[in-house]
Amino acid sequence: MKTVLFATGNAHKIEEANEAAQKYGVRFRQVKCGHPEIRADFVDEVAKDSVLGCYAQIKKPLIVEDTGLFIDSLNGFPGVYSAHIYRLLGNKGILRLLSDSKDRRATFHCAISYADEKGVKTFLGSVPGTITTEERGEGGFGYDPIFLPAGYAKTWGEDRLAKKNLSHRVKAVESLCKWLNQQAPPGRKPQ
Ligand code: ITT
Repeated sequence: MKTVLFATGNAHKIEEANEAAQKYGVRFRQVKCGHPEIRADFVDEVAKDSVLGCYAQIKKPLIVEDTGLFIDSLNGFPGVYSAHIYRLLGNKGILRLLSDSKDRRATFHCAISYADEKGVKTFLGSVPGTITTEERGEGGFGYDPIFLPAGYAKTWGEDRLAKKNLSHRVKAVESLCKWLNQQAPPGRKPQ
């Protein structure tokens, strides 16, 4: 099993990433890093900048993940501000912002950046869907109870299995793990 440090304050991310990485023989271990997030247009810029800042502090290979919920009718808001807006408005606040909106399309975008002495590599994952008209389900975290992935009848708050099988995070984690395994075949001691 290869262990990779994951700089995050969000334990849900570690749990979901570990579930997705298990079959690749990869395990993430949480580390805390005080690097402040930059303002940017998209999650990949935030993840790249953060991983470089955290690598400079921790000086060991590690990943940072940035995720955002981009709502079409709000021109991509809350996007890279998703964490701040969730704390400020919560799901009820997002539903209020969309109360008059017929266009409820939204996409979760996730970027995972990996840094080591060779530089930075970034992996992306996204899932399109719509925002419900009320919160549905107690599972998951963050915006899960108001996000209905395209082609599904249940939100990620109601159907954890659907999220586990195909989320923005799972897609990005799988790309990262495949790449990690190409760098050092399973069985070889991690750097
Ligand atoms: P970090 O320490 O890793 O930055 P964070 O929680 O601040 O943790 P982000 O900025 O990447 O992470 O996440 C933005 C917010 O979007 C996060 O606080 C959640 O409210 C929400 N979010 C992230 N991933 C989500 C997911 O898979 N499902 C639902 N909401 C999610």
